[in-house]
Amino acid sequence: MTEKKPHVAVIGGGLVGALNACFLAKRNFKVDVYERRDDIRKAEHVKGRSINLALSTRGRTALRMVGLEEEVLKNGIPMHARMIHGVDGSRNPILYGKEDQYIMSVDRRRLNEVLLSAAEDNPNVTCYFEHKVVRCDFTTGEVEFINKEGKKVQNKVDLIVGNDGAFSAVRKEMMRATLLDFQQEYIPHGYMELTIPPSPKDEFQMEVNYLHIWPRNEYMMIALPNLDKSFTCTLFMPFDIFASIKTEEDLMRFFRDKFPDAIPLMGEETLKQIYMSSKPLPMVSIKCSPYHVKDKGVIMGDAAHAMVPFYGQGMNAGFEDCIVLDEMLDKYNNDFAKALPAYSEFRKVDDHAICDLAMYNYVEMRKSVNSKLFLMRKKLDNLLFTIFPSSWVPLYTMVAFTRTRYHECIEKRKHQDEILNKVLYIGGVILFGSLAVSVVQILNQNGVSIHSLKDHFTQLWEAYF
Ligand code: FAD
Ligand code: EGO
Repeated sequence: MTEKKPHVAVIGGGLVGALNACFLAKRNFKVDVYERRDDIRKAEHVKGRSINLALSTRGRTALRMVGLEEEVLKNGIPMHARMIHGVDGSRNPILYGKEDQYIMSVDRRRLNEVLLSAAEDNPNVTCYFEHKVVRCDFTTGEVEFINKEGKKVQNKVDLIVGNDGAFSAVRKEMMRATLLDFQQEYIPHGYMELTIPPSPKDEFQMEVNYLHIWPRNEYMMIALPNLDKSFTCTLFMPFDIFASIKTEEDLMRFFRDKFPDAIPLMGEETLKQIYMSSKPLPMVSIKCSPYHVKDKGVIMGDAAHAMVPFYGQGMNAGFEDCIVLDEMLDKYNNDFAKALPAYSEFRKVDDHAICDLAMYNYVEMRKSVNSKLFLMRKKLDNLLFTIFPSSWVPLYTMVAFTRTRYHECIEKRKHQDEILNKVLYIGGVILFGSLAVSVVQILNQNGVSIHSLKDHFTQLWEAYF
């Protein structure tokens, strides 16, 4: 018996949609990718402002499964450690772990291009650009688009896969079709991308193989290296602070106060020019459940779980989603009616966990983390990891360098926190005890005996009562 090939519409040709198309193509489905924007491979290159992302183990594993890991790594820059910048201009590196534990700085656009081309290399994949989804029917599998001429076009498929980002149209349609819980939260911080260009000698202006971090509580800045020897900096701060920095003088005063070492690297004029011509962008955290409707629709990537970027895991989580769906389709022999609910049920806890972890980091980093505290906490984490390599894996290590399910990372961390609290408690008792002994010794050396001390306190006591 020859069955008809399943026909799948992937909505969104961003990072997750393009990768998902590669996964689904391997199953020999007929795959149509619909992307609202024009083909980024044709759009003009904007030099000097490449936007990059941190790719870690989960994302890399997914790329490996579709045979693209090497090609992507070739155009990436490894970051073996964070480099913590103090207000005084000091720089302190802290390793991520062993030699093979590093995250990769990759160019978002180049990655998207590689993924789209790889998807299209499959004869069973077709990409349609300038096609915006406006309607989905999860009973019939009909999808309606508006194309570049503003005309409505339709298609009828066996499965609609929503990979259309945080403001997903597919998700909106699912909310009309099923009992979908939905939760969205904007944070008071915005972000702005700035740049550190290559030096006049065309060299990197800072140590290249690092994730550069300027922790300043409420204000945070990071920088990731690019292949063209520039760094893309991301400045995170509350919208009202962005709004209060109105003039070039305000801006320079602010930078001299908080990020003085970055001024000569960015160049005063470039900094002013970019800041004055940019708007801070919002960050949103979105959780929903379930991720599917019957056997006809499923959402993945940011469409299912947008998160604040304080863990560098959004894309990685979306890529791991693709692995999980692939495994469920294997397990249930491409039976969508079984694979979709199983996917939704299995993955929900982990996607919710990474959204929580990202939000937790946001709260944690601005609550108390200046550069000294950042260094101390990471050093303590690394120290404990060296002493107890199997029982103390730092949370960041679990999240970035393993495929431990996100919800298990949280559980393990809770357990570690309990141990840490005990260690600190015992440490405190020992410290207090030894302090008391020292005090008595010092007093003894000065001719004060414990007995006379005792008499002294007894007299005091009696004087009062
Ligand atoms: P998107 O990349 O948003 O792609 C969605 C696609 O769908 C787009 O191409 C869009 O045009 C298209 N689309 C939308 N609506 C429609 C429609 N109606 N019809 C058809 N097509 C449509 N993640 C990391 O892993 N590491 C990092 O270091 C990192 N840094 C980040 C820094 C910042 C400042 C931010 C904001 C995010 C960061 N992320 C990072 C998260 C990462 O950018 C996202 O998780 C990732 O882009 C999600 O991919 P996606 O394909 O699901 O969504
Ligand atoms: C105390 C100290 C508590 C993204 C440090 C928590 C995130 C958090 C945004 C880094 C690295 C990739 C990132 C670390 C912590 C990307 C990341 C981290 C940022 C900001 C980021 C780390 C893009 C949290 N990974 N990370 O340990 O190096 O620690 F600083 Cl603002």
